[in-house]
Amino acid sequence: MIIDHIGLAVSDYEKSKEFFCKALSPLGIVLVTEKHGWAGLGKNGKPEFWFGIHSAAQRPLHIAFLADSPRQVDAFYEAALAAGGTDNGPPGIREFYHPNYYGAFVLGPDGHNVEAVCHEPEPHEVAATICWLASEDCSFATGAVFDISGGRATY
Ligand SMILES: N[C@@H](CCC(=O)N[C@@H](CS)C(=O)NCC(=O)O)C(=O)O
Repeated sequence: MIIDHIGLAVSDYEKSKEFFCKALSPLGIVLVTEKHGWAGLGKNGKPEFWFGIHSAAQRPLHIAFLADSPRQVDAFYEAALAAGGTDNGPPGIREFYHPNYYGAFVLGPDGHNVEAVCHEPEPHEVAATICWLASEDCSFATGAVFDISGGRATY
């Protein structure tokens, strides 16, 4: 992560707290602390995402949270919509960013564009079969693992 923490202004603290806590819980991100009218959310006890009441006008921000898997992106999207967010792009690959960019976008309170993104390729089940060949006196042996999940063999 290149950013230590980020803070954004919201107009209704309680509404934003409910939205972000529900929307981000599938990603393992929870409310860590509340200080001086600001809520800090994060993982492993480190608040990295903050919001609080601020009077200055601010255009909507875009913020993307890292997901461990495409399924987590799906869960974020469902949770964020159920928490009152507005669809801004359903879960799916965005090839124009890169071939494995799997993201979902939801507008939260105040119109902030909240995203969950996974950069890892879709995990696939590895169905393998192992073949061993040995000479009769076992002086020579060789083995091969065939990945048959995608009709491909890996040697
Ligand atoms: N509805 C679009 C949303 C894409 C989006 O919001 N992308 C981010 C960058 S990852 C952004 O801020 N784009 C610029 C913009 O929307 O003005 C989708 O589903 O792909």
